[in-house]
Amino acid sequence: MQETALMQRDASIIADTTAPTGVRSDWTREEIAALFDLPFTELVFRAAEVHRAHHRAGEIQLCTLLSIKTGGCPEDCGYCSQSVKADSGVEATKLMEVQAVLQSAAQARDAGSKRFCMGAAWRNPKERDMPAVIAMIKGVREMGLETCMTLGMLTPGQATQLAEAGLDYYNHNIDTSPERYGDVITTRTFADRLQTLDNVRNAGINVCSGGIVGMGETRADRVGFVHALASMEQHPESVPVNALVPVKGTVLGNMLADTPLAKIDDIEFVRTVAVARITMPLSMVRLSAGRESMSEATQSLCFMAGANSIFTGDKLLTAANAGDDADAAMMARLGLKPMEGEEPLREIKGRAMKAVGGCSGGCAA
Ligand code: SAM
Ligand code: DTB
Ligand code: SF4
Repeated sequence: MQETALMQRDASIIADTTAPTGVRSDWTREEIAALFDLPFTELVFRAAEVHRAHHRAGEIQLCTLLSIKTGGCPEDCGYCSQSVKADSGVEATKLMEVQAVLQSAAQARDAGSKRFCMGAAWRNPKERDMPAVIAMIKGVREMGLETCMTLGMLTPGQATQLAEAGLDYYNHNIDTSPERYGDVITTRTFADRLQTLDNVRNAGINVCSGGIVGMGETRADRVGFVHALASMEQHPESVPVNALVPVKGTVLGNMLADTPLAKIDDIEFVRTVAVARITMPLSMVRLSAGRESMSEATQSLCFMAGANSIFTGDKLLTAANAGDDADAAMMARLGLKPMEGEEPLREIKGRAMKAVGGCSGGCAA
């Protein structure tokens, strides 16, 4: 009896998510929890339906990361190898020279990457850093790559400077639920994070925001995490879902080494991807950190559940990544193709979105 009632309630949720005007910002936590509660195969099937309705499901966007300034970060994020509070052995470097960054970007482009994401271990950029950062954006764009940066907190003025330089995306993760945030990071608040995201959005830069699964959080935290993103007035264009890479010497790396059972199971990770896909139909859902230790079977389930973007190359910022050869082999085995050109988003609810397959807007499904 109980199961029937649940399924009836879920059916109405899904009717909403798959409707042509189905981009919603009014998700309730209860609805999101009900999605997480669905039988696994049902949830993945529904996420795959939503994926196919809005994206070319056989294509994966390839992005490349470069750490342009590593380590020595004053923030205390419990997962991060680059915090000064962590005893991870990561050495602090200065901001890279512009030419060296452009050389790296050229390699990424030649390896087939479409987006170049530059990350700095800063609480926020200093004014003296802005000219170099701006030169990096301009140079990478001139190579025909999409640009993304993640530099910590931004003032409205800094966001405008980056927008004027032509920055396409800014990554700034909410990381976890509002309730759990303070257990993981104490040097800034969830509200600080949202403020920077607002500054980025208001400057006209596309938003990349997601978080980390597997930090010992509860299912309710994962619900709260997806809810915080899916209830934004405009969903982030990119949603990275990271699996915690437990780094020795960080608070969370040490905790997981002591309590290995705290490690998230693969099925729950795939559920999180699927719920992100259903609640944010137009967003690119990026399978981010943690792929190096994730089986191809689990990654395949994530692609089935609507993940459509990955980081390529053998390094993330400081942690190892799967590597180009392994990814090329996996994609060939799965019959997945690199995504070419613009993200395949449709015009929905009158919002100006990039169009599918050459249609420059206004074309029907
Ligand atoms: N300092 C900037 C900031 O915090 O926004 C940018 C770089 S920071 C490394 C970017 C994101 O990487 C973090 O918000 C977090 O979600 C993710 N990340 C960092 N360390 C990680 C780890 N060990 N495992 C999984 N994700 C991680
Ligand atoms: C994101 O969500 N994941 C990327 C990107 N945004 C900047 C970073 C992953 C970092 C993984 C840990 C490391 O390499 O140190
Ligand atoms: Fe610094 Fe970003 Fe790492 Fe936090 S996640 S310690 S802000 S580099």
